[in-house]
Amino acid sequence: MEMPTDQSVLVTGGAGFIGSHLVDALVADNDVVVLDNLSSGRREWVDDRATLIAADLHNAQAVDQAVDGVDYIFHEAANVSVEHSVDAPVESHETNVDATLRLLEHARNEDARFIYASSAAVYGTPESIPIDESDPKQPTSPYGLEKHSADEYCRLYHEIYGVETIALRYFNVYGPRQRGGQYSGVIDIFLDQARREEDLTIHGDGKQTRDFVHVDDVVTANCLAATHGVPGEAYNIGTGSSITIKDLAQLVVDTFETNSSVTHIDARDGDIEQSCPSIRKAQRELGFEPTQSLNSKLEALW
Ligand code: UD2
Repeated sequence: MEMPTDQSVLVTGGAGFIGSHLVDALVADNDVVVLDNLSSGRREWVDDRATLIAADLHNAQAVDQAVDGVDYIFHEAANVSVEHSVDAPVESHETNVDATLRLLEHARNEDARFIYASSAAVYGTPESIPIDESDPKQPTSPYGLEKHSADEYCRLYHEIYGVETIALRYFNVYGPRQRGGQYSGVIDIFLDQARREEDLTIHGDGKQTRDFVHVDDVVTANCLAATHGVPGEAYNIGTGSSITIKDLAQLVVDTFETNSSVTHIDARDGDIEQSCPSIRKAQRELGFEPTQSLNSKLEALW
């Protein structure tokens, strides 16, 4: 794969789950700066060869320092929890929209390519499956609306100012270093419950579907977006097939032969029902091909 080399790169959220894996892929051949407030990220996940600025996206001085002279900005820092956005919409908006807009301004000033971690949540309730990038956007949570706004700002910054933006609409990313307690992803939560032999908690009837894409594939998509893809465009990043949460819970119970069983609790506010992408645009324009399967990767995570 063609990778960025000898470039000056900023990874926001580079101490976190997805960002730190991206830094691992880029750091050998590029000059990498990480901006991260260490709220869910960890200092020890940041490769020693990268420069860590441990500060918040709202810290103007730190952001100025982080963006100085960069060629690429990979913007991974965010409030990633749909549930948290329902609990604290104003705070979530400030992080996910306001801070992203300010970073886009920096990309414009620095003439940097801006690769944005957008989300499947922009689609909300889809009218048809699989979901195509041009399908209606009907977010069901503040989080989805925030990601949609920032994703649209990326498009506009290309249209109006010519900034090279690419929005990658991640479906459900999982893998090592996904740790977030109450607000973590469902796979991390289910594995944790199975290890403790506690019941796996399904929100609602469990018929909601998700496409789980491994973090290694998401890193590949980001590297491809640095050198391929059409600026101003957005791409679905998933595997192209989805599973119900009920089946996921059963898969965890069966695979690890835990004494846990499955229990149903209240549905979550803002939860989306169907989530299954078409990834043909990413295949065609980025050359993206997911390589990791859920079954084999669950074993590795265990
Ligand atoms: C994930 C991402 C979000 C966004 C979105 C795109 C996380 C934390 N959030 O939101 O940033 O990219 O995907 O689609 O990765 N569930 C249970 N039991 C639990 C926990 C969750 O049943 O104990 C259900 C939950 O109600 C939902 C599904 O599992 O239907 C996935 O939940 P999630 O929090 O892992 O991710 P999601 O899709 O809300």
